[in-house]
Amino acid sequence: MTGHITFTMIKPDAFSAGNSGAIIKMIEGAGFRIQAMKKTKLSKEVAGKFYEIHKERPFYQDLCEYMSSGPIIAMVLTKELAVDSFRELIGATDPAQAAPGTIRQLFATSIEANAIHGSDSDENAQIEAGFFFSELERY
Ligand code: IDP
Ligand code: MG
Repeated sequence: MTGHITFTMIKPDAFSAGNSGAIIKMIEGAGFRIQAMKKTKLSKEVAGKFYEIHKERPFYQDLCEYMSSGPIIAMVLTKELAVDSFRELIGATDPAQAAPGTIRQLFATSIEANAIHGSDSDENAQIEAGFFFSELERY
């Protein structure tokens, strides 16, 4: 199981709606273990750095505004095949396309304010986890 990690953030819309507890319950219920967790608030600059890969996309500025608009909860999660398993649990980017029972189908309000982030590859999971947590904070 070593190396099977993914990184997630409960996004500002879900945090401010009071859905963090329900979302964490679903995550643990699906067999993920929390290796690191913190509540924080991103500056626009930090959000911009985190989503740098999207900087040419038309929604980039809005995304950075939105991700810095309120607190988030960042977590590193472990499970076998964590990245794919977690993408399945959260559902499609657009909640209108997300499968029934997925976190985004249940809690997202729009394609932008879609409740939760999930890493898209093992490599990005490591990069994103390192963006928020030191090795000592992950156990
Ligand atoms: P993902 O979060 O499902 O991996 P990405 O394509 O990586 O989706 O996009 C990152 C984030 O950017 C999304 O989670 C969502 O918040 C936002 N986003 C993606 N596509 C759009 C769009 O078409 N309009 C507005 N925001 C978007
Ligand atoms: Mg993505």
